[in-house]
Amino acid sequence: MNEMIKIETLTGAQCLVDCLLQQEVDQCFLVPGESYLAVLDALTDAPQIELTVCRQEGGAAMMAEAYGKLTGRPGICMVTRGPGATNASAGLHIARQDATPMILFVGQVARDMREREAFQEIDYRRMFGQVAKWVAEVDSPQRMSEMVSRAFHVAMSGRPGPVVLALPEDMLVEPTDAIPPKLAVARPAVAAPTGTDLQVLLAKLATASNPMIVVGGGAWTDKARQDLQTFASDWAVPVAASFRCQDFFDNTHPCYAGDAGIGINPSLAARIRSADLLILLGTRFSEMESSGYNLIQIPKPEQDLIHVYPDPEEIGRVYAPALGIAAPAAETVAALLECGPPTDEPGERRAYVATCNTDYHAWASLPEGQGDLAMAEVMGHLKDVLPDDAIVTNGAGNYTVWVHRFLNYRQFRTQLAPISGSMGYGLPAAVAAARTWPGRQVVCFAGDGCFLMHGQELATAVKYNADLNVIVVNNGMYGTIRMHQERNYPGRVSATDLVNPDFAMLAESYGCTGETVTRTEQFAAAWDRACAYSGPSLIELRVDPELITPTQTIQGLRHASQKQ
Ligand SMILES: Cc1ncc(C[n+]2csc(CCOP(=O)(O)OP(=O)(O)O)c2C)c(N)n1
Repeated sequence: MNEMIKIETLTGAQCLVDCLLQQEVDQCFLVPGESYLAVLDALTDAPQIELTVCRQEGGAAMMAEAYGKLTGRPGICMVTRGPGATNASAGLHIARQDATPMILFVGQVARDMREREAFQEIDYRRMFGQVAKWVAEVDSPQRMSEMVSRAFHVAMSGRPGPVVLALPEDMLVEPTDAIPPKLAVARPAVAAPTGTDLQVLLAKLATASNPMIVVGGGAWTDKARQDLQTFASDWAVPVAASFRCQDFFDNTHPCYAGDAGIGINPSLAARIRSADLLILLGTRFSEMESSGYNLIQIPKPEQDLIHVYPDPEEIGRVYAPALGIAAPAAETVAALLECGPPTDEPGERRAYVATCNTDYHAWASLPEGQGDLAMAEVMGHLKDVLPDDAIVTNGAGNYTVWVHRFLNYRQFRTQLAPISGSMGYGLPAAVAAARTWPGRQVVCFAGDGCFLMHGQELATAVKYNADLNVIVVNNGMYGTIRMHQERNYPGRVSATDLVNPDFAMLAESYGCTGETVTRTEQFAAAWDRACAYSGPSLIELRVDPELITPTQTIQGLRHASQKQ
């Protein structure tokens, strides 16, 4: 008697979920769509993958990006065709500029409908060509394993970044008996500096009198932070953080020289300019770090420049370095440490390092509080009470100056902030942080403009009872743009004022706790109540719009610009 041989088959969607499980994916941020129903269905059989169902794809993509920053593994985002993909592009761009591993899965029209501009059809290769590291369509379930494996490798390798995989609807329901083979969790191949490179770097460092390291970019780790701290102490070299990479180095470490970002400490800028040896460690030293490409001459720097970057094509792109090392910063620091401490104690440089550190502390000390609600005192209070491992998130706006300049970042991944300068990032990033690392305190700062770009993700925070504290700094305007207006077109206010909801009431209507703070002395108690609450809370700070930066007023800016 012939025995029936049962051939196991999986659909394309089931293959995809199988591949994600093999990669130990534990979180997926999504907005559902009918174009990938089969994946949603397959996910019901994979409870190991927690779903965070978001309210807008931009928020979902930002959450996935923040997950990538937090874990070093690709953040997974799933969205529907054209409308979903276009919304998600906001988060994809952050992953690009911030060098964060991320994979965006997008529904696609059925294979036999392609190229007709079918419903919501988009050519993702053309659309995301410049932003993603790799864009592809999975044309058959048989190739799912290969494509997903490649997506993970590409997202994490070299300069990490986003990958887009489109999923034709009919492919997702097609059965295949080509079951995905069991693959190991993807680990990117890691380049290492050569022995000669290391010796050249150390020889230059041994003889430099005022060197500077600027650390930044992607693919950093907590071990790398500790290694760099040891290396900086051993070799007596000051370390500055690049824009929004302040948690790459303990800000209380005696070798910390501050951050090279927007509104750089002028004395740090001067030290970078006059450094005899400048080591760019993982950072591209792009427009924001370089004060608009003004700190290093292009293409021939005056400093003896060493550029360490994981992608060889970035080295020499803007600055022609004396030495380029095409390896990740983390591996380079580990290899440098293995070379041992300097044979001669760099005693003369210790005073120079101390001066850099003193300059940083002077710059980071809070100014005199101004107005009925003094941001300086709010920040001073938070600086005192926030635990060292609190995760602080923000988007873009003048309020971020308070967050960047006056808070201490001590441990790696305590700062989630878009190097890309994207407004609206703070809240989705905070939701992702609370979902990824429950138990850590998560604080989201947002301006009134910034908050409402992705404020609807408060509903997501409530849905998952994400324990996070939002602080909305409300000055009734797009303050940064107003500041630039007053500098460039003094007194001519255009398109920068805002009419806002009552943020505390808005938060309460979502199911959060909400409070409005109008006076300095109200803040500490409001903060205690927010922290005591288990779940999302929001405090709106109504600040004086005239106080446009920690040290400048609108009138002051206007008068200064009118005199020019
Ligand atoms: C998505 C996005 N849109 C526009 C901008 C340009 N932009 C930068 S800061 C800013 C204003 C931010 O306003 P708000 O959040 O209220 O903060 P404030 O500057 O008032 O402190 C704008 C519009 C941007 N960076 N990102």
